[in-house]
Amino acid sequence: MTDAFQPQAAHKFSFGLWTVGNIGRDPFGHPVREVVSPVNLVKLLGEVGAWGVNLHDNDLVPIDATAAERDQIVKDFKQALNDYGVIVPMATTNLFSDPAFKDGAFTANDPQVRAYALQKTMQAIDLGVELGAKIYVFWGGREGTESDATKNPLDAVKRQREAMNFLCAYVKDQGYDLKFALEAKPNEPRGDIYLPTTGAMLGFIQTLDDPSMVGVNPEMAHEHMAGLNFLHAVAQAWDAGKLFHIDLNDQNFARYDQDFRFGSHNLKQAFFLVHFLESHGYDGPRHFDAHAYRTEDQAGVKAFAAGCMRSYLILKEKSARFQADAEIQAALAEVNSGSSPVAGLGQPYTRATATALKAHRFDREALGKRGLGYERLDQLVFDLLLGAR
Ligand code: GCO
Ligand code: MN
Ligand code: MN
Repeated sequence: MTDAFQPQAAHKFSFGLWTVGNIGRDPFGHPVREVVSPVNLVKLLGEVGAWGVNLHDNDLVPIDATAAERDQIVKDFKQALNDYGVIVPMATTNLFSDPAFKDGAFTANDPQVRAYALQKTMQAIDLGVELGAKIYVFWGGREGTESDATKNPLDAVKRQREAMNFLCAYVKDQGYDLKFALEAKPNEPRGDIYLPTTGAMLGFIQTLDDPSMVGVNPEMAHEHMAGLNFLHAVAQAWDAGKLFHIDLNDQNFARYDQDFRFGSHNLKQAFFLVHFLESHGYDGPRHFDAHAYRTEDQAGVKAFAAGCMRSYLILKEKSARFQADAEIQAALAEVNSGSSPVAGLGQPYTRATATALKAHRFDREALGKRGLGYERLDQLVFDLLLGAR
């Protein structure tokens, strides 16, 4: 398809090796696709026009590889990045697949496991930096519990803080140019996960030794799994200057982590998200943390990856139309201006303003009776999205 919706490097579209490399295993069924090597996944991403590839340490280097094997694998991978014009913007650690992490990593009760998690993360940070990553994501995976009889939640949060402080100090000590982005996910794969939402992560960051080097990596499906509004979480992260990275995908509300193609399910949520990112100048990677339906072969994987980017770009174009649509803009201005201005509102506190405000007589009944026109505005957006205007 050649049209205005072709991905370019400037769009900063990225995919994880684990996304286009997903073999379709689920709790009920065996893999439906062959394993594709990291080198061939980079080739695929180059072919569909992606800008970046992200990875967990063990997506590239097997957990039991020797030092010599590691070096050869990394060399071949770098060659592929070069050959296919793809970069590594983000890296992360797999702290959830190996049975050693069955009770979590940084929050595990066994100090041996906690120490091993730190060692593995330092090595994975070295790998990420060697490949050029500027952002390091922490998705806890199994940082949780099935029963609160087994772990004190206060210990869990302290252990997480200790780990993050240690790793921040490691990065500085090495002189790495790297920022951390914490990714929340509610209650999967453990019964209950600590710090389960982006909002919880934002609160936690402020308790670290150096909050400035740590932001968030919100994921659309993760907030939707919990029935929450993803855009609101993203806006709060943006307001705090903490939107370092973003995981885009889609899914039905209140279900398991479905990881569907971006834009495939909640059209309006996807639109308002793209509109937010584009109109506020978000300049970070747009990472699609999703995978092809289990029904797909390799051609379907390509269609999935191309579809994520295409849908984003179509929604980006709709966002520009939304900005340029005189009727929508007039309706927006109208709904935001309210019935009449109030002197002093939105200004810093002064005693005079407070006194005037306390004395002001409001027509409460008129305020309650006034129709706000939101139906019309929302329908205009619907018409715009579905091509009826
Ligand atoms: C998931 C998560 C992961 C993380 C990845 C990078 O639900 O499995 O979204 O895909 O994003 O581990 O940290
Ligand atoms: Mn996820
Ligand atoms: Mn994710």
